Amino acid sequence: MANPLYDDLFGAHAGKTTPFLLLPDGHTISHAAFLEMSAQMAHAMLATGLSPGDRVAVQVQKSPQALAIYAACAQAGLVFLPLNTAYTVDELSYFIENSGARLIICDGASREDLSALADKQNATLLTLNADGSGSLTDRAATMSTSFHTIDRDGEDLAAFLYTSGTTGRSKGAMLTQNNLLSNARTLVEEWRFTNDDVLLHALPIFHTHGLFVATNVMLASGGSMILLPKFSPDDIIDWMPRATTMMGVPTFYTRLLDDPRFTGDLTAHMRLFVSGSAPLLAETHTRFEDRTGHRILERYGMTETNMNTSNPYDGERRAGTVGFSLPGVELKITDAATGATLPDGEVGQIEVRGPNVFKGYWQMPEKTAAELRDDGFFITGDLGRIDADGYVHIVGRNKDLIISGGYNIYPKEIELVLDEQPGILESAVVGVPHPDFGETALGILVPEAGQPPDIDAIMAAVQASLARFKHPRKLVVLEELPRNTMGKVQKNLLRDQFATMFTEG
Ligand code: MCA
Ligand code: AMP
Repeated sequence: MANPLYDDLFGAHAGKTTPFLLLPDGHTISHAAFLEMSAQMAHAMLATGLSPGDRVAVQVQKSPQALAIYAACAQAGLVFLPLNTAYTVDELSYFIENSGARLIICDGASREDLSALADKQNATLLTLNADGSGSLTDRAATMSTSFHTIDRDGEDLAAFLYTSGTTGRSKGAMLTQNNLLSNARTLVEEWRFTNDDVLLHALPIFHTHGLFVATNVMLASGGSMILLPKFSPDDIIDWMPRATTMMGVPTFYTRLLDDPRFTGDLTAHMRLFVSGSAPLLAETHTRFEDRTGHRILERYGMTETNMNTSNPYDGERRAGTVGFSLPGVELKITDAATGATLPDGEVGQIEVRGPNVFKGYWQMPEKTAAELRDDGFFITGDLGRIDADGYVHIVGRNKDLIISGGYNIYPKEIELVLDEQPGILESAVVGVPHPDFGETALGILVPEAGQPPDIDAIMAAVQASLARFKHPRKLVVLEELPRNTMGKVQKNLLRDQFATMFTEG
């Protein structure tokens, strides 16, 4: 027996003194030192009474120690459940309870807020602060730097990533070791990563993009990462001379293009820029090439599937498309009503199948059955078409979803909060174009008769329960919502009506 995820991504670097993480303060952490740190954490985590397969819920700032928790979970056979640092206690409660996490690792500042929740479900609560201090690292410091890797099968679960749903209830996507490994290996090949690469890493590490695409690819290739705590043009510009590659969401690229210091000279030595998580406007693609001479490589993925398609490394990277399905990934365009495959050129729902596709949603067999067909095809909820040259175009979504700066926002979740507010009869949340975030959430309120709503109080209620990135950037009041003859709210009309709200002026 063995543990493919740990052995291939982490264990393969045991004893290597080559740099793995380059930190903003100038320090470097070698592969070997990183593995010693994670081995100590694996001991500290198991000492709380965990067994293989137990979930470890983690809401901490980005740091080398935070990344070591992922490695420790892999080595100890635990299921890693990373959580957005923006989530409120309300949001966290759901994920922690739903997953049945036995260990919760949070920032020291959240300890008090989460201790009742931890007690309620008999979970241990440990802390890890942005500077690497906390009860987790205190305990780990007393442990051995070598840990006997727990046996796992490629089909065993490696991670849960929660993804919101159109009903407002988040679903835990169960990802196996093979899901993650197969995709990492494919991306290394397709994007030509080697151990000479240095990735400029400014993405968060609690989502697929920063964690599995960026980090796993660097682990699989043996290269190193400049681990920045978050995206800031200043840091990117300072560190770019040390990097060979960068991955980002479109907002990274538009913000960089807005900075006159971001020039062709600065990027001349770079090998590759990758974009994903949200549509990259063809205009951004062109502006980027005009400025730097580089053509951004756009790819398409999902939490449930890791990466599905990519523009070619060699060959034309076609603006406004997400390229071709990756080796081993089958992609088809189907009729949403019948499931029948449509001919190339026609628009339909995108379905994918391959070793990258998740196992299902944790304890939600009906939702799994609705999206994951018996034959293994996953219905993505994205609408697309394949052009005459085989490039996949994403043309829209068959799901009520807003993507703001690469973060997914499900309108239903916000509408549920708005509808509860005093004086509100009903509400609708729609995505409208935004110059910085690509898209942003706009809330439309219909008040009960005779009462102007208290907008400030409503915003305060939203703030108390939902992460900042989900807050509607604006709330507007309408007398009624447009409905079709079936009584369904016509969100397309609302989107049209307010389309230029954030882009004009
Ligand atoms: C931060 N804020 C946001 C967002 N991010 N509001 C809307 N949308 C956002 N994406 C809010 C903050 O709470 C704050 O509010 C203000 O905006 C500024 O916050 P700050 O911390 O300074 O953040 P920022 O610099 O504005 O962040 C923008 C960002 C960040 C750098 C684009 O959102 C980011 O790193 N996004 C990447 C997301 C990502 O990794 N997605 C991958 C998901 P206030 O102004 O009131 O204080 S994985 C996925 O989608 C699939 C698998 C795939 O294909 O990759
Ligand atoms: P998530 O649920 O956070 O994994 O987000 C996945 C969704 O992001 C997909 O279903 C797409 O709607 C969107 N997405 C990811 N990459 C791209 C891309 N390159 N272009 C357009 N949409 C994308």
